[in-house]
Amino acid sequence: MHFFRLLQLLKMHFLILAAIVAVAAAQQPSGRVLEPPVPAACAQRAIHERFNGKGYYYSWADPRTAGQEIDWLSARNFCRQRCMDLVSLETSVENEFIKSRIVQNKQKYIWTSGRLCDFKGCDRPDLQPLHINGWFWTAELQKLAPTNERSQNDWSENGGIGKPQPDNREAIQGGAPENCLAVLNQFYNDGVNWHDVACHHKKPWVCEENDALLKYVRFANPNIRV
Ligand SMILES: [Ca+2]
Ligand SMILES: [Ca+2]
Repeated sequence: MHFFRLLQLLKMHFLILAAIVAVAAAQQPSGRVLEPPVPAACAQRAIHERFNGKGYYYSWADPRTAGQEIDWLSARNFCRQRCMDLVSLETSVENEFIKSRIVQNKQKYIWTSGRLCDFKGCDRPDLQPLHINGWFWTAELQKLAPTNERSQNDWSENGGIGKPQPDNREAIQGGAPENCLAVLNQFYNDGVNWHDVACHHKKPWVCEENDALLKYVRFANPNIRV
């Protein structure tokens, strides 16, 4: 599959600034914030599998978290404390790898780091209109391909109201906006692929090692093997 080819180009557009992440955290309705890494937790992080140089953690594979489902921000913070973050599916190879694990391990769905830019600072021209150009991998601060370039991403063609994703269904039906990206496994008999889902929903999660957090913790704690 070639659907992420353009992402190489998009990498040059990196423009989502770190500041946006801070704003995003501050904007959580609950008032909760994005948590910093914990050096000891980074050093002891569990890695269930390595792929292309990155370690991955599957919540269902750890006896301490098996069966747990948590909301999107809680999942990010669980990962970040361990110098990881929710998984970012920047390439088709990585996307297929994670999807195969979801199927093999019979998970109904997982959280990824995908997020719609929907807070202060998201009025930048290059992000407009948001429902097409406003999605990004928060863990890597990298934009997704526009949602209407269907061959360049893995959005499902179906959902709860019979529309291609992202459809913001819950908001349309009077609920919360669907601003977070989950991979769903045949939830609507639609294959294994991407859905916009309201961030308060609780799901199992996949963490991916985060180079920036690892670098930061190693630099600040030269005496700890991280
Ligand atoms: Ca990744
Ligand atoms: Ca949806």
